[in-house]
Amino acid sequence: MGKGKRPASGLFAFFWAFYYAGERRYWDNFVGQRILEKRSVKEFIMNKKLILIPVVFLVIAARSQTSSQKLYPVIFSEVTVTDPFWKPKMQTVATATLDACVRYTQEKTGRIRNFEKAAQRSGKHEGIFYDDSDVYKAIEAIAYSLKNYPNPELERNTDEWIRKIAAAQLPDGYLNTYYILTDISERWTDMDKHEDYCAGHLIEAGIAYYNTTGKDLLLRTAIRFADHIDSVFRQQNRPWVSGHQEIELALMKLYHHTHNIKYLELADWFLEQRGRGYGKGAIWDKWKDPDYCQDGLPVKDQRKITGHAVRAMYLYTGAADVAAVTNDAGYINAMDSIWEDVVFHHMYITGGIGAQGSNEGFGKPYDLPNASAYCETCASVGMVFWNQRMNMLSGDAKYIDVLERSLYNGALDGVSLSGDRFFYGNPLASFGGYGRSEWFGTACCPSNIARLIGELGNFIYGKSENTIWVNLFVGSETEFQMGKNTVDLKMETRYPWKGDVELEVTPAKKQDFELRIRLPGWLTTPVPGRLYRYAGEEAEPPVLKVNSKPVVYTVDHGYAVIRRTWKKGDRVTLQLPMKVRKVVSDPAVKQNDNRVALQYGPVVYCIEGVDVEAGAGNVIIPADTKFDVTFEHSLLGGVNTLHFDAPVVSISGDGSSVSTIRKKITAIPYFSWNNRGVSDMQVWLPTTIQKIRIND
Ligand code: FUB
Ligand code: ZN
Repeated sequence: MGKGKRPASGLFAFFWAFYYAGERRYWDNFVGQRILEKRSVKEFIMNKKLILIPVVFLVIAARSQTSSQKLYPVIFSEVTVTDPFWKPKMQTVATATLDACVRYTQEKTGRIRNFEKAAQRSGKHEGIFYDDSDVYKAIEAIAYSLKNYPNPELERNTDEWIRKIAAAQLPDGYLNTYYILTDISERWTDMDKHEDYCAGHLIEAGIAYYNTTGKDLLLRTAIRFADHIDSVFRQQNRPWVSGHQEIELALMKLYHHTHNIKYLELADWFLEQRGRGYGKGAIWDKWKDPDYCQDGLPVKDQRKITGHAVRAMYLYTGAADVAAVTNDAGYINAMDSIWEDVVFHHMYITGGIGAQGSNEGFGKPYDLPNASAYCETCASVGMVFWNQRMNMLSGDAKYIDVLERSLYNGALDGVSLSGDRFFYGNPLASFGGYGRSEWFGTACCPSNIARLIGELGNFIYGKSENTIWVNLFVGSETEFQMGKNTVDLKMETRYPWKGDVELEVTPAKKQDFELRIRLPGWLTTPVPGRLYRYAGEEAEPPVLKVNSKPVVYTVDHGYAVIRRTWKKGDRVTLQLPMKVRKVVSDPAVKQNDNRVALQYGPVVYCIEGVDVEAGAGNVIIPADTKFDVTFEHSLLGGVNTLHFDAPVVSISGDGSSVSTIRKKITAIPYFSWNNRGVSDMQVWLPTTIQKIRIND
């Protein structure tokens, strides 16, 4: 998504449009590398598309002048993660998680067999109509992982999958094993059948696999499918509301990859289809409520979050992607309001969203049940994507505060420390009996968390003209191109367990530029808005130094901004004071009445039954509770645990007597629960004896 890759304006845009407006063709050479053949102008004119040139020119010229995206991500392949917290997790994904994805995709379910049969155009479809998407998401996760952890055997196997996928594609570019193996005449008749959703995941996988391996068979397959969709829908202006959004954000990736404006136009076209009464198909029939899939109003008129959480997150990620290029105030205003509605009224302290299982989505404002919280892993993954895009669009750190909360809590909880067990829903309390599974019938979550962790490098840094942005505190190394100069950046930290961050800035030559370091919102408030606040004393301010000396900095939209002439070996140190914070909810959240949650840095804690004989629900947190923090190397892969003395209530078996004894209690990071067998758990802890019990 490099700014420099987009046309500047005016004359340049004209030549750019002229050069690129035709379809670009890709061919495999004998060693499987991509050869790009751009159509000649003559061929383009012969193809009778000349009429499009002025139109394309005008659109591009207008858009290239209006984009106001504030920063661009440094992509994961340019970042080496060295972090003691994340690197082992990425290694676990590269082995155990991807093993599980491959095993279930290829052996234990018929997902790959579906492609084999589709290539033969015969056989019975196995599984659910959206299962192709899991294959694509697994390939995307594999692609990210192969970049950091090359694995020839895994790559060979993936190449084999890709050959089968490509072989299944119909001559007109259509590709969906469910319809190819059932009744192809029924394709594109039910907007809920996830054909475009699967196409979106195919596009994302194709780009990721090409970026890592240079092999383009999957990407070419994806482009043919995207072109098919464009010709069937946008070019004929045939109404189509995606029942499960995803294609919009994928098309934007394809636009940035190919620079072909057609994909931007198609993404925008998909967004524009919503809220106009075009939606029809199974979910419209089932829900009788177009808000379920955010189809109640045109996207630009939407102001409140509704419906299915994953659908919403993918939609708004795509809308933010489009707005970043077009600077469309309609999308930006809509998303500002919807974001506030999510964060101010609907988000769990874990960054999880989608309280209800019934619609896998949002309920009423402030209605945040704990034991029955749905909080799908994919929805937290979607929060990470959407908030990243909102940050890029606005340059505001508040989005990274939310991203970080979802990442370290709601999303990370989705996978076991062993990497091969998964939560679909991530409740904030459990009566016991709930645990991670090896796999699911609807298996969207495992490969989603795998791809998120694999692409962690995407979320750490940002860049813009003359500015380096540090968003997440993750030990890593990267290099920035600042004009003609290169700047190496190395970050070391024990975050999230300790608040010390050290950055070594090494420009090849001395240079003036701006370093923007996020001052995490959790220093002063758990989340933007008033849904949650800290109980107790104010936090100490962070300490920022350059070369061991306090430095003058300004604060802009949550970033510490240091402007200076940087030279080789400059060291920036940031101390983020961490202490155990008690979080209370807005009184409107009835479920958390007389309860507190515990937080240390960005990490939310819980009490797990395995640590408390009387049960996780029976620990009371009085106002004067004093906490100690210990890093325990050998517990749960190495975590900070919180220790405190607290009254624990025991109730006799027949309920006739109640005793309260002070005991030493341990709280563990929420994301690490359910790794020592199945037991009860809760995040929101009672402050009075009246509230003892697991909090539903
Ligand atoms: O429909 C595909 C996936 O299945 C959704 O994203 C999940 O919420 C689950 O419904
Ligand atoms: Zn999921």
